[in-house]
Amino acid sequence: MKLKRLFSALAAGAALTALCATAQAREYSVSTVLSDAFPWGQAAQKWADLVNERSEGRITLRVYPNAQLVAGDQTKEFSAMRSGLIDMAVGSTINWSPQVPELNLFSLPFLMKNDADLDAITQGEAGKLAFAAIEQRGIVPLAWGENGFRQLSNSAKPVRSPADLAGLKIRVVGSPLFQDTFTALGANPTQMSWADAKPALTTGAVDGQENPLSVFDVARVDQVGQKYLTLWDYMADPLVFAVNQRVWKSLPEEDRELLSQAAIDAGKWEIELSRGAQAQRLADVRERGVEVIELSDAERAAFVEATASVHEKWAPRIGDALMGAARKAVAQP
Ligand code: X2X
Repeated sequence: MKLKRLFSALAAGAALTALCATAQAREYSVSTVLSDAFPWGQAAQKWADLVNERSEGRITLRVYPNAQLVAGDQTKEFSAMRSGLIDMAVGSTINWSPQVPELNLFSLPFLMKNDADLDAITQGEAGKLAFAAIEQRGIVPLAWGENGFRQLSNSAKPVRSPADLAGLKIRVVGSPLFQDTFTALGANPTQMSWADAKPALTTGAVDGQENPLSVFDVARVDQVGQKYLTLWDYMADPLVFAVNQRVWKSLPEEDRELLSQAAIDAGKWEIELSRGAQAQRLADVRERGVEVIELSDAERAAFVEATASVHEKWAPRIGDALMGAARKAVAQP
């Protein structure tokens, strides 16, 4: 009799535990533009894996790549997250800059020379101000990742100077600053989503594009006739791990902490992974017959000079405080 009661008590206990687990189990959508074939998608997947593991399966982050939650229109991702259509995202500063003008900072041509400059910005005062700007627009930013320093490719010729770009049709992302940069360089920029970029390169509707080496390599952009790759490191787009504000407010403090720390860890992991693969990617791309053009200091300087007007036009939209903090960060030896 005693034993029977013990068994039924145990059974009830197990049922209750199962019920609690279901009641608490939550699933959230995470939007990305690139899939887990790319460091970007891997960053989001790492976040999901860490959250799943650390919450012991209580919290599931489901990653939706290819900007599919916004029908491929990556510049709508931020708005969709703000409205609650998307719970979370790992997004590029480029794609969010139409709604958060301060994020145009990272797109300013030749503001940052290298990883050290990028880190000095994201890890310092400027990074805090950029996150504050995101927060002001109703989204909670948690951590940085990176898409990477962006390089220029085309199908026509080696590009070593702004003059070489004259009249070349270049696919750019749908963020207005890029229109200004490539116009200043004498090219003919055409805005389109990443989803439309590869078909446009394939048909020759555009002559060139700009993206990090990882994207050029993984998407096999060389296979659609992009034979020339200019390494000019003209800007880098960091990724931001972020959460819709209502979702954030609905979470208990310990889950916020868990999500936030997992995002920080996933971001660090992805940045290291991405930077660590650069040399091999470059070797692979060369191996596949791409002509890689490296610029001398003087050649780079000509591009810097040609795009100075973009800084003048966009600095006021980015704001004095953020511009000042970023300039200070990149001036550090
Ligand atoms: O569209 C692009 O070029 C990409 C994939 O790099 C971004 O989403 C910013």
